[in-house]
Amino acid sequence: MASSTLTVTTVDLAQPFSDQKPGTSGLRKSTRQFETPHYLESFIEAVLQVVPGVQGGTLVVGGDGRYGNRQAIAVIVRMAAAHGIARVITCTDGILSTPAASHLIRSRGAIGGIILSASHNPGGPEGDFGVKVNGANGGPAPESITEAIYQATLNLQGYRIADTGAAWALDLSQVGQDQLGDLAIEVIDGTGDYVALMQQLFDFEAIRTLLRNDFNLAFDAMHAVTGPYARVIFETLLGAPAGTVRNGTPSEDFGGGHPDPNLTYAHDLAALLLEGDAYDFGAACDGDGDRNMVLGRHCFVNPSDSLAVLTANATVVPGYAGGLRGVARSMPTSAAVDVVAKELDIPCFETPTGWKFFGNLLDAGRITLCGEESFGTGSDHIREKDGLWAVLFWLNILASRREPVSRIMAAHWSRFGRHYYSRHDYEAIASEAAHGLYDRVKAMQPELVGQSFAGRRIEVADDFAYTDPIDGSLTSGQGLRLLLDDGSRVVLRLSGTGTQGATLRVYLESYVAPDGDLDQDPQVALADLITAIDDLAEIKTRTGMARPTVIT
Ligand code: VG1
Ligand code: CO
Repeated sequence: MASSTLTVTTVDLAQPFSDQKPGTSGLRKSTRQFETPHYLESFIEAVLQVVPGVQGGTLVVGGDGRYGNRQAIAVIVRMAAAHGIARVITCTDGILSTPAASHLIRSRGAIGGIILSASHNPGGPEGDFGVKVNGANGGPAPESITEAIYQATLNLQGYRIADTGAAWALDLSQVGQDQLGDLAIEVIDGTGDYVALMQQLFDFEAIRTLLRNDFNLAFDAMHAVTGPYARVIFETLLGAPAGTVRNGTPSEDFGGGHPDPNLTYAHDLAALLLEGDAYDFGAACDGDGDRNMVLGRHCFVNPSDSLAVLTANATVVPGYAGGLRGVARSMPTSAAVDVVAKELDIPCFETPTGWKFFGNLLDAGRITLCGEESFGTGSDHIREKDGLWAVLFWLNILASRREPVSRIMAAHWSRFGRHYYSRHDYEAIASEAAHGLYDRVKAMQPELVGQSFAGRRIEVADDFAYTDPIDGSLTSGQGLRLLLDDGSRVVLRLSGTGTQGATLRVYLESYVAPDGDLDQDPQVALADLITAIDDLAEIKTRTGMARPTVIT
């Protein structure tokens, strides 16, 4: 229904919001906070003021299906119309995974995208909501843009929105085209383009053969966005039996759970693989589909090791048969991939936490694969981490090597050595306690160099800073590192994605060479580091927590 005249209303804000500073990945707050009148609109106004190319540009909009997703899409469409955007591409039911959004932005030449997701945080009226902002390269907006957006929110007097009247509703129930003033609204099926990209990269025929031959796969979509994608990929195209995809229908509150694919929140899947014998491979993705957890029978693959294995085996995958230009990992991710990169004689970069720091390296063609310890792995096929891509990568390797996951891991360690690794998260601790603990260790750092720690010597004690090799920008304050003389290390960071109090992350890592003991439980192998950091940072006493909330 075309209407050429559009009434635009300017809504005045009595006072700007002071808390719309994006964190590690977008703006995340409680759903309640987002329901404050004008709260979402304020942030979107700032985005539309800051992001280049709005006049006449194309914008991709979708989300992970959580409570508030559809209403937010309708608001963004009305605001896009008021700001001169020419075309909004959105999806049926508003369902668009973060990696699929990244691909759409790139393939459709959009100025960027807005993804409604608080990722792995719970959803629903009592949960969290979030807004991720991506740029024209398909990746998370860099710090220069997110900071400008934040500054814009602090000075905002009001916002502009199309006055559509009460009768107007955005129809997301089917594929189609609509018009709001001069704005074209295109509703597509969000899975199609993404699935086609996966078919270009991976050997679907080989994976289909694997799945046909007594190889049982379990995939847990955690009631979140990957369900519809996974059904098409695993059950329709790859011929896995119906039911392979568990919890495959997106729900507004993710079935009441945390859509966070780790051993704590995806415990049903973990138990299926680690305790039972019925499955050969298990995987799960998070709320917005950018994270992955992979498991073999009786074998959990930690994400840092996963990145190393994908790097070492990349050339069996058609999309990477020509080899890798380089790799990158976030600072807290273990150095398992570094060792592989060295052997392959390719560059390996160490960046701060958050996918936005990989963007320049990917754009400049310096790296092909990259990853984070937080269940994030991806490549230059898009500019986001990509959960289903990682699962398909593993399946392609398994189809080619015809060995169980546990044997692939054992072979990897006996070739490259093993980086025992664990992350201990202390969630929702009082903000003051967390900052007190963190600032105290930071203040102690200059005196720590040369001291003994868990039977080793502290060689470096610093706060990680990064100079981007492409644009020279400096990012500091990215985590407190204690680097020990035998290559082990402990890192402390405060999360930038939580919404309740503060979350302290303790990253522990220790390397054992190929001729060492490769078969220990990581918690045992790291026990002395765990005790030493607790003593030094007074974690238990200061947080009041006897143990971490989540151990990975
Ligand atoms: C966490 C992870 C980080 C990841 C970020 C976004 O951030 O540690 O590696 O990039 O979440 O992931 P933090 O600041 O809480 O440690 V996602 O799946 O929300 O986009
Ligand atoms: Co996510």
